This record gives sequence, structure tokens and C-alpha cells, in this order.
Amino acid sequence: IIAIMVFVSLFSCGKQAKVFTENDIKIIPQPVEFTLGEGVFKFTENTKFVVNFKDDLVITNILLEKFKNTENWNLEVTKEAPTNNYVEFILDNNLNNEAYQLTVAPDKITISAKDAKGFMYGLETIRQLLPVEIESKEKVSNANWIIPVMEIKDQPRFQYRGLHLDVARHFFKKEYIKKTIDRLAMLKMNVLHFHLVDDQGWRIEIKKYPKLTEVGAFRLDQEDLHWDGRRVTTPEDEATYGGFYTQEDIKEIVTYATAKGIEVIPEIEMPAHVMSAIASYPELSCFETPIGVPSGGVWPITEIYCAGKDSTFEFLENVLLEVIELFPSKYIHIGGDEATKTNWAKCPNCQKRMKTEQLENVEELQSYFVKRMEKFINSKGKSLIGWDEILEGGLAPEATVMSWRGVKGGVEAAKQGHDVIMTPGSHCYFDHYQGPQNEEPLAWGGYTPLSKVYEFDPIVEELSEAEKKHILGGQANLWSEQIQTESHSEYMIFPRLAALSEALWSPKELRDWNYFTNRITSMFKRYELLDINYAKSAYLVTA
Ligand code: TNX
Repeated sequence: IIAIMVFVSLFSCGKQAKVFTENDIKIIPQPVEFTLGEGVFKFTENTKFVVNFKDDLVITNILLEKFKNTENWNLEVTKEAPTNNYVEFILDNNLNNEAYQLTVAPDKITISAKDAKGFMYGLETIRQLLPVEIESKEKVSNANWIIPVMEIKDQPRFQYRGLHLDVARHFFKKEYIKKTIDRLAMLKMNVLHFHLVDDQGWRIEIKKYPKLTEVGAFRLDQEDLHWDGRRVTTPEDEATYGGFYTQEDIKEIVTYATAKGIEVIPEIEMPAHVMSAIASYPELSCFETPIGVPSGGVWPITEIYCAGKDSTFEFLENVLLEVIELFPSKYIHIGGDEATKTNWAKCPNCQKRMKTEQLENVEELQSYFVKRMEKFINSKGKSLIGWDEILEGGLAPEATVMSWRGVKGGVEAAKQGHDVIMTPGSHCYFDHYQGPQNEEPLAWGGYTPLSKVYEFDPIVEELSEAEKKHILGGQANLWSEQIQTESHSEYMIFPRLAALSEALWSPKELRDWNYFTNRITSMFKRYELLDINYAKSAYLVTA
């Protein structure tokens, strides 16, 4: 018995006295700077969070939730600092946006930041310093909630760090969107680009135009959308596959995201990728031929909004008025991609418009379309983003360009003095395969393994220093033609999103693939506890 007691006490002392080395620090994205000290801070049932601001910064304290789950502790948030064992939040207006400094001492932790995101990122870093069991949803026994004494100075390299989710090709429930928001916050990402409209489905309730969701949100079946998967609903069909978010759902998602530091940018596609809208209101197209909501891919996309009729613009303005009410984001994304403009070339209304506006070709007509929408969006105090096709025929004066067909559109836009978000297919398309095709679930094509994402750099060297400042950051795009389930969506996102978060957050000089793979393997244990269906072998494959 004595031997057992000695053993047990040695063991628990050993645990208390754990000495951390640099190799134990497994944070993703990697912080700008950290120095390890001696000793540890230990979270207990009595640990307090001391918040004492004059401003009412909203802080989502992830640790409260985590300790509730794992220990059933209700850790207290107070104004007054106790004598020891507390985490204090200090407002420091000298820090940059989203930056934080973390000082861990044996008796207290301080997190300094100037905004809510900075504080949250400090908390997310503590979460990753804690043992992986902190991610458990159930009570954990015998956990030692210690983190090393250390100092971290951290801030993002880019201000825009996004993930695009296509909820149009396949609809995903709001609960999944909220889960994804949590995961973005965990990786210190700050934008969810919400692709709400496409040919195969209209996903947001618009009160003025109820048919958009009555008709446009449903189609015949869920058949995958590969090139030859074209099936179109007709009025006789039972179109039951699909779904949409009510305005209440959208408010819920946006409120949730805002509290987690995530900006939700709505994308309302135009003039193409809108067959779901034309199926609902045929008068929006040039020739008003009745069409159905397609289940399959429809490239080239010729059924597009008519640019000749003023009623099209009236419709779009009314839609955007409701959208703008729902999304506090500074940005409205209007799509703009892949419009095959053969109908415009034949349509009398479009021809008339081109004459009166002195437009030479259909590219200039698209430019007219986007500029007109930009004027409206700007008049409501918002800024327009579009895919790089909006460069064709001349860019709208204030537009931000999202460069997807490589980086060249982004380079051109930056040279014209426009802001840019880089999202090239080569590095940022999460609908691509991430491993050998015969071992992976069916994907759209392409090959973008983890290592390729990790190499991503939104900055293009040919730009001048002033032009480089226009590159706001980058984003991964998950198109969902082939993705019908949440678990498949998770599989495509993880772990590639972790690689992207480091590419967008950490200083370029710190990038180190071997060190990253070492950290990502330890992150996998967290993903398992969080029920994330990540691609397990992804890190073994290199580009
Ligand atoms: C092109 S990327 C599209 C999407 C497709 C994607 C498939 C972009 C702006 N448009 O509509 O889903 O390719 O990878």
C-alpha cells in the first residue's frame, strides 16, 4: 500500500511539475512571437476572469463553455481582481486591430488587446495551450489544466481571412453553419462568405418575392452536379429536394457569427448562376422562357438576368434592400462570374440599352450592370465585391475583386488601385482532391493537398509596395456540387483550413512545413473530440 501511495504521489507531483519545452507549444496558426518561461498557471474551480472595461466590448469567452463541459465549473467573471489565480483582460489601444498579448505567470494570466477579436484570439490561444481534453463535451476525469508560463505577442498578417461555403448546390442546415463558425473562430479566421444563390437553389427568404424560395429553393433530386448531371424540374415534378434560410435563421446565424468575431458576407449572384431565380420569376430573363431549377451542372450558363429591362434592376434592388437589412457586413458580394452572354447579344432590350448607354459589346454591358448595382450598394453605405470577371468591360469604381481564376485578376485590380481578395483555384479550392483520387471521395477535380494550401501566399511579388497594400487577404472556397453531407463538407475543410489559417495569419518567415505537420497531428486529437470528420491522411501527401 505504501509503495502504491509513493508511486501515486510521485506521479501526481510529476504532473504538477511538468516542464514544458518549445515542442509542447502546438498552436495553429503559429503566433508571431513566443518565449517560454518556467512554471505553470493552473486553472481551477476558483479561477476568475477579470473584465473591467468602460467600453462594452463583447467578448465570447470560449473557456467558460469548455470548463463547463469538462468539469461542470461555472467560472466567474468579475470586475475586481482577486489576489491570485485569475485571467485579466486589459484594454490596450496601442495594439493593432485583432492583435493580442498574452502573459502567463504562475498566479495570473493577462490578455491585452484593443478589440473584442484580440481578446477572443488570446482565449483561443489559451485553449490550444491546454490539454486536448479541454475539447471534450463530457466530464473529464483527472485532467491537469495547466499551461506554461510564457509570453506571446501575436497579430494577423492579413486582415481578411475567409472561408466560402456554397449552400446553393446542396443546402446545409443552420446548425452546421454555426458549427463551422465556431471552427473558423478556433483558427482565428474572420470571414464567412455565404454563397446563397446559384442555378441549383435560392437559399434566402426574400419577403417581397416569396416564389424565390417557394419555387427556387427546391429541385427534383439531389443527384450530384457533375458535368453531365443535368436534370431540370418541370412544373409537373415534385420538387422536394432543397431548403432555405428564413430571415429569422439568417439573423440567428449573423448574431452568432458576430459574437465570435466572424463577418458574414452574403453573396447574391448576378447576372448568371441565377436559374433558380428565373425559374421562380421568368420575366427576369431576356426571353422569359419558363425553366426549372436544374439539379445538375448547366455550363455554359446562358439563362441569365436581362440587362435591358429596368424591372431586373428594380427586382435586384428590392432583394438587396432586404439582404442589407439582415447582414451588418460592410460588403455585399454580387458574384459576377461565368455569365455566357449570348442572350444579351440577341435580346432587343439589351441591344437598346447598349445603344443608349453607348456600349460596344456585351462585356461592357456586364460592366454597366455591375456599376449600376454598385451605385445602389454604395448609396446604402455598403461596398461591392465580385469575382474577377467584373474586370471585363471595366471595373466599377469602388469594387473589391475576388480573384479565383488564378491571381492575375487580383494583380490587375490591385494595379488599378482596387482592393483584392486572393482565392486562386490552385491553392484555395477545397472542392479539389486532397489525396490520390482512387482513395478519396468523388471531388470536382483538381488536386490541392494540404501542403499546397500551406504554401499559399496572397502577395504577388510583381506588385509595388503600394499595390500590395490592396491585397486584403485570402479565402478558401468550398463549392458543393459533390458535397451532399455535413461530414463530407468537414472532410474537405479539415485539415486544409488549418493550413490556410496559418498562411493568412502567421509571418511568412515562420512558415515551416515539418513543424506544421507536427502541430497538425496533435490538432487531430482535438478534431476527434470536436467530432470533426477531418481527412486523416491528408498531411502525408505532398504536392
Ligand atoms: C467555378 S469559382 C465557379 C463555381 C463552381 C466552381 C467549381 C467561381 C466563381 N465559379 O460556380 O462551383 O467553378 O470548382
